[in-house]
Amino acid sequence: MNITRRHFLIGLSIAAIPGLSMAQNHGDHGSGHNGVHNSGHANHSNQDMGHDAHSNHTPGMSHGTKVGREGRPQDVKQTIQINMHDQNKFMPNRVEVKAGETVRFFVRNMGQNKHEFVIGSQQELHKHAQMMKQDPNMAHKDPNMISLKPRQRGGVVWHFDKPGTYYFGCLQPGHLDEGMIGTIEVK
Ligand SMILES: [Cu+2]
Repeated sequence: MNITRRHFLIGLSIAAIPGLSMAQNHGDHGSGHNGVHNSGHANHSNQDMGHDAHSNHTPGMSHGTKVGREGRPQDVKQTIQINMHDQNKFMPNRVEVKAGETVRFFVRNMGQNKHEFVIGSQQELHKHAQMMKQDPNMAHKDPNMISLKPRQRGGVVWHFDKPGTYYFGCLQPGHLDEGMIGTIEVK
């Protein structure tokens, strides 16, 4: 009886103090959770909507190119190193490739800003850069491009079918205008 009562009291006092904060936490947690969940869900829906909006516009929003096609790693004949700098320049900014060859561009972001390496015609690149200005956070990923965070490196494997002058550019807002573009002479 006595033990039970003490037990009960201890139980009560233990329950009372943390219980209070627990209740509060629980309340916070509950609302926080709901809040997070709701806003998370809302964000998620927004993202979905954004994503859907993008998918709806996929033909126009794509950063793809008609300049050649995605290459297969086993067909790579030549690896070309390209460095990207915060002065909004590619180094080198002119490369030569043989028609019919598959090339790996090994791209390194040497700067502190995000940069991109995107293959296309001059017209395509300018069009895509314009899209990026309108929606700088738009997620874009296509086989003809790579987005690199500061100090990151990565590769693009590309096959050039026909001779011609093609381009690679950075679609980060303003970079192309400042001269972050290079030429690919396919001979
Ligand atoms: Cu750039």
